[in-house]
Amino acid sequence: MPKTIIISNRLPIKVQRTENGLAYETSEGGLATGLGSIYKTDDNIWIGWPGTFFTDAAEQDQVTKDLSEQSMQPVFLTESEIRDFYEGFSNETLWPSFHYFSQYAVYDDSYWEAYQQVNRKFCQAVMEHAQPGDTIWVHDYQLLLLPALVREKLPDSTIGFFQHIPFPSFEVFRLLPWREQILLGMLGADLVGFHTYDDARHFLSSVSRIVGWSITQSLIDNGNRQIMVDAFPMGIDYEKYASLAASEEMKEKLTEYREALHDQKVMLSIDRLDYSKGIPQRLRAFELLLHEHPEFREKITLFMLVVPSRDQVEKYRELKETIDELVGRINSSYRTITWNPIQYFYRSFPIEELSALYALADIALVTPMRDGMNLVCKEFVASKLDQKGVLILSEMAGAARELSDALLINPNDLGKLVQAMREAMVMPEEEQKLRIQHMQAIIKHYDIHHWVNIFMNRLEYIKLKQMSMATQYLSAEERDELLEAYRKANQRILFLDYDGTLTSFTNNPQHASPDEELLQVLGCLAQEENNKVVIISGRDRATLEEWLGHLDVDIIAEHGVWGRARGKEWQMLHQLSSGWKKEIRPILELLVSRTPGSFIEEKDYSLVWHYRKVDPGLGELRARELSNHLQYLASNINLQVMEGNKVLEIKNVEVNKGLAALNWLEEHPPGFLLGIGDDRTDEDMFKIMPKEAYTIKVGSKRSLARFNVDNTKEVRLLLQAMCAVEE
Ligand code: GDG
Repeated sequence: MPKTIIISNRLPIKVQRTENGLAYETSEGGLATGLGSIYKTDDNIWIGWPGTFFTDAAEQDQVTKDLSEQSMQPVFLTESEIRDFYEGFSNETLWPSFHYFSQYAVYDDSYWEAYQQVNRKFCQAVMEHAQPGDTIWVHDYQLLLLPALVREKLPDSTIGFFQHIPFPSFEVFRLLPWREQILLGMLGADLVGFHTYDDARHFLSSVSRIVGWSITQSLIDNGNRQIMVDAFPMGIDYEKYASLAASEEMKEKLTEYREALHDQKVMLSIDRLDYSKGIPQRLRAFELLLHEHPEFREKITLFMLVVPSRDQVEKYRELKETIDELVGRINSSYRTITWNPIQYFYRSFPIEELSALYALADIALVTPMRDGMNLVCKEFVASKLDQKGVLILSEMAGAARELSDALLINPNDLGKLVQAMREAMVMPEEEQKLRIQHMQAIIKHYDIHHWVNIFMNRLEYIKLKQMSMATQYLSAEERDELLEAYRKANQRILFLDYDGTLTSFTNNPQHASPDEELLQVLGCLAQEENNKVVIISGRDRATLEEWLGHLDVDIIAEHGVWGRARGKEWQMLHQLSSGWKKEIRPILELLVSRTPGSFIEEKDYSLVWHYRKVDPGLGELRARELSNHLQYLASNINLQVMEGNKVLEIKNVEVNKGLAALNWLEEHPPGFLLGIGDDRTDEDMFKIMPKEAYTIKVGSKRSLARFNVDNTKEVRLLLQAMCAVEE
């Protein structure tokens, strides 16, 4: 039975050594709580660190045995690995960078070394348990390299990756010295998921600028595999929180707490200790509230739970001190004999206790500076059975996209935060109910089960899509068939595109002249008397003649404006005019002056705007702008605007490779027909070819061609094999 393998840095269970032997407890944190509740042990395995160092072999065996009964597999990490990989690279490099705290980021090669090494260790653990057909689901920023490591070992596997923290804008991400390796690591997955569309957008922009793979909408294409990128806002186990809040035990607890608090309102704040959560800012705003609104003193208590986390990291220790000082200052300034403004707890609580606090709180204060999603605010809303309560939520939390009925604030704007607290204190019950109701409907629908289903669904979809494209890939058998058909036929025509098909792209088109290997294989095919080799290109005739004119080949230039049979003169294939250039050229010139790196190429009957060297993003933007502008102008003067690979070409409508190729086919109907090309203009050629022709697209983009090959190298190998058939 194929299974799902979940891999995260931490297992959802924490193993601890106690006086009575090993103890197994649930781990805290968003990922563990979220996924823990959907994790069914029978058809899954969960691989991760058990939370404690075990070096003794007997102890390791015991932990492995105990955990495997719950379908978990431990990865044992050493103290130095945790120091450099986890506290170091993960929490001192990636965490601050991804949360827009680049000033806190440490760039240390030894951390990076450890990060790579531990990712390899996780890969080894996956290899020990993965079977063909399994789905591999990698989680979060500690394992960014794992998808590619697994892909290398199991090329056909189904791999999903989900990042629980934000993905920063390119301007921030580019600061990381290891940015390219990190992206390539993530791109080993088939589906890369984030909480919000903005994170997905930032990731796509970094991939385009740093790795340079082509991107159409949310699909990345690396030439042989498509990778989907999408937003999957994570939900919570709604029923769990709603039913915890409804239990008898909870009702009793609530009555007890209410009596102790008299008529005071409760404001609740729950986070792991982290500078991204905005805890000091929240405290300062609370202090300002008490200062500016004396009427609220003794009427409100802030319950602040800070769960210990990463306290070995310097920045976290400093943060803890700041929080301690602020709480001390506020309490000592405002407390009375019967009232303490802040009830501060630095420890973790059992979930029943959290649930009681959610149910008790009148106001939840969730004001991170940056948060991938934030589950605390969703848990608060789900626990409000009487629908009374107000959520104050930071715009910088992923959850703000869904919870627009909260009081949304910018956590840097203390004035607005105080205003929101005041509004929450006096909000009429009717309004509270309306807002909570709306939010509950959303959280209930988009719960954790929905999240898992949608993610798995998309993963399955992209895999199927890849497979349907893979069937077009020219297999070894089909290649043999092609060679056999070629061998048997008397009349053969081979239409070969030039750039991107016979040679790879270069920044300067004039540098793509044919090399010795290419000239040799073309020469070999052309000298065979049954063959007609036709180079069918968008290039100008002078260049093609200079580069290939000495071979025994026919040439079609400028996408079919000109044709030249071997040894003959150039002929115009259609009667064309070029009067329109006067009107269009100034538009292109203006564009070049606005777009550094771009240039105009003038051919006899077309104008081409090249933007390969333009800043990625800007080039595409300008091309779209130009295309829209010209589409309108062009249709009036019988022109077409064609988008190629980083080029936009304007030419007469009659010009197309298909119409040009027809001239050859009508004149010499072949027994064997081959067409190879890589871009949109080659589709016109594939379109007019009979079904049984061997049409081949270079690259994995959708095409009218029957087959795909990966790159120009494979094209050359095929042509060389055809050459060898004759020998
Ligand atoms: C990361 C991202 C993203 C808290 N205190 C206790 C306790 N918790 C539980 C809460 C909640 C979870 O921990 C915290 O989740 P968050 O989402 O708020 O934050 P992170 O831990 O930073 O999580 C975050 C998340 O991953 C999921 O993708 O939302 O943006 O940073 O579930 O209830 N649980 C228990 N005792 C506590 O004292 N038992």
